[in-house]
Amino acid sequence: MPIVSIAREGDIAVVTIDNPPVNALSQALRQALLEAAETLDADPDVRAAVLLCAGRTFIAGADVTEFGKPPQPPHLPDVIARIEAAAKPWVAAIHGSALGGGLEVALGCRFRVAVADASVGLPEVTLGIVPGAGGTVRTPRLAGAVAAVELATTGKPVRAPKARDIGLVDAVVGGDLRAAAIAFAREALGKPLPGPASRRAVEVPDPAFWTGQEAAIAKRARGEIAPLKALACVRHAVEAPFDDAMAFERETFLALRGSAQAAALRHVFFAERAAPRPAHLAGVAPLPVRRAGVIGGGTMGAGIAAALRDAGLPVTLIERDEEAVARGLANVGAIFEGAVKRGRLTDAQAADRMAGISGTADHAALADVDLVIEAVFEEIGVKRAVFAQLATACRPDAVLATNTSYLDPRAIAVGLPNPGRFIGLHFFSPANIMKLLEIVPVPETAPETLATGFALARSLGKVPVQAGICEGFIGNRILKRYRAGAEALVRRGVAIAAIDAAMRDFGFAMGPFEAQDLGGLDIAFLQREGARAAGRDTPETLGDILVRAGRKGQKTGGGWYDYAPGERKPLPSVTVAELIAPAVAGGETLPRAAIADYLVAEMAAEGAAILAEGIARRPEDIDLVEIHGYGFPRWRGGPMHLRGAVGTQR
Ligand code: T1G
Ligand code: NAD
Repeated sequence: MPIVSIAREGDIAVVTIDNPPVNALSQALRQALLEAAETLDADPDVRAAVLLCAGRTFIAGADVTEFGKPPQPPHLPDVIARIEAAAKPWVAAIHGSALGGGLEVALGCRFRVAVADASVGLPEVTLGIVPGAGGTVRTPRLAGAVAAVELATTGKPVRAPKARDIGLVDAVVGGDLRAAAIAFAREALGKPLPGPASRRAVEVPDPAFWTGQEAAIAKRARGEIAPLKALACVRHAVEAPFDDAMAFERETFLALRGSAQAAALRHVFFAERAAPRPAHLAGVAPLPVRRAGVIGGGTMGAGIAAALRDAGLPVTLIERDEEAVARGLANVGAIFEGAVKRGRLTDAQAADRMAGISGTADHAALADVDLVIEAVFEEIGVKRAVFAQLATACRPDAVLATNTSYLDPRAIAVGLPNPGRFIGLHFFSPANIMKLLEIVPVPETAPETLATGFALARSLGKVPVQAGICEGFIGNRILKRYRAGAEALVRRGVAIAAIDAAMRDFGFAMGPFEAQDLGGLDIAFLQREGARAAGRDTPETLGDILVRAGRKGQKTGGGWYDYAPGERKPLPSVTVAELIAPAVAGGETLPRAAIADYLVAEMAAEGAAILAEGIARRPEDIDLVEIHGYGFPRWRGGPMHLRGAVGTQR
């Protein structure tokens, strides 16, 4: 099928785009749309046009694979201007998503109709750019400045009914979209035509609106350039003539297109899309997962159960005894109550989630589950006993997964009658929120079991990364190197608070020491003590000194910092300085950029070792682990991208 085809329904022309997979606006498509506009204007029998897309979605935007190259004509703003100037009105018929350039093309049409579950948006800022074809200029003229600011600076799409309410869509239609759009076009021809978006007036908010928005964006998207630039474009759009605003937007778009943040965000965009379907599993069918079991209703078990329920899977939660079952179910209920409080769930949705989870201490309830995820104490004896029970309680074809952080999954799988069904699924806390899922096969893990892990990640909306077996897999191993690097700087005399400030400046929500105080220093301490007990070479750390002095973090009133009672504000601690003084050999100060540079280089060096050992399959995977598991700022791209370890940008 040609990339653009034209059919006739009487005096209505139906222009259909067919550019799989998402009808992205490639150079060929832009050219074909331009030619279609010329053809229709030259046809006296055509009174209006409907613009439709084949496949699963309307135009999903500019073709991001062209971004790394010089822009090729015809440029999108010109194509849209030609459609907008068409002698006959065009009606955009939207299904799926009309995003970025896709929405911009629709805004150049005289009308827009959409099916109810369609969405429209300007996600450009999520790629480190701003709309480059009138998105920030036509949107305020149709939907007003406030809605335009929300759409352009957050990148979040809105559903068709909301789009209609704000004026971006003229009608939400049911039934067959093609027929409904043709009927809409026919009806529109019987009435006076509204002016094109470019010619509509727009209300101008007062200056205080813009300064308020600037402050809100600088807080919400700290360190990111594009959202503030998008705000400036919308402001220009409402305060300057249309053509000036279009020129300002295009100039801003072209400047950002080649920026480091845009390259980083494109890198993450493509890494995320490749992650759920790894090439080495192409053609391997996952096992169906219709019912799941979770063993352990503590911090992780409850979060995992909630994540499974969020994906609509019925869950059987197993605990040690009825009292622990009740605690576990209460832990899951608390997660959903929190979601209701934050407006993420309605009461009914939370109730439905809880209705789909049953708790028991009786393993017989696992007889028909397709997958079980173990999240019991981090003790090899406890885990082995649990899996021995699972081996008999579950079907032989059920997938048995461990959520262990530091134990060797091979040691847990020892003795299992069917190790081909065993796998590590390492969730991150809180498991219903954090997107990262490290998938850790053992040598016996069957390909279909591995494929089931990836399919489960997709259904849970997680970002899966396959990891080989080593201490800490990928993420916790790099975390250990990051923390060791931070302590090395302290030993050189660099102030703890300066290191945290440097990493917050870099884009982390908090620095390495603040984060340890929040999570607790004792978790890593116990892990080190375990390694020592197992005879593994584990040098003394500064953190060990603090834990041995009873300083485990905020939960004990102090760790790397002191905290006033009931307060969470970190205060540099004289006690800490005294405790670690014998290990501090210098009085070095470093600029914040140098601190961040050094610590990111340490992460990347560990990443390079992880790649060399085959623990990670791709450098992009390491970046996804850091971004989705440890809060590495997405607009930096990740340690491997930053250190140039990833191939050329697509
Ligand atoms: N360009 C090229 N390829 C794209 C693409 C795009 N915009 N969007 C998706 N793909 C590919 C993706 O790599 C994958 O390829 C396949 O399509 C399915 O994607 C001028 C400058 C549309 C909601 O940011 O949000 O317009 O791996 O797995 O889950 O002002 O893709 O199969 O080979 O994500 O159903 C703005 C980005 C661009 C939209 C569909 N547009 N895409 O989600 O499928 S900038 C975006 C998405 C712009 C203008 C500016 C999602 C989706 P492969 P998928 P999905
Ligand atoms: P937790 O102590 O909060 O919960 C463990 C639960 O397991 C408890 O509720 C306990 O009653 C239950 N349990 C113990 N033995 C059991 C048995 N025989 N049968 C059924 N239930 C049993 O621990 P957690 O923080 O949830 O960690 C659980 C696992 O997840 C550990 O392996 C840990 O390494 C891993 N993990 C933890 C985190 C984290 O941040 N906490 C992150 C990733 C992975």
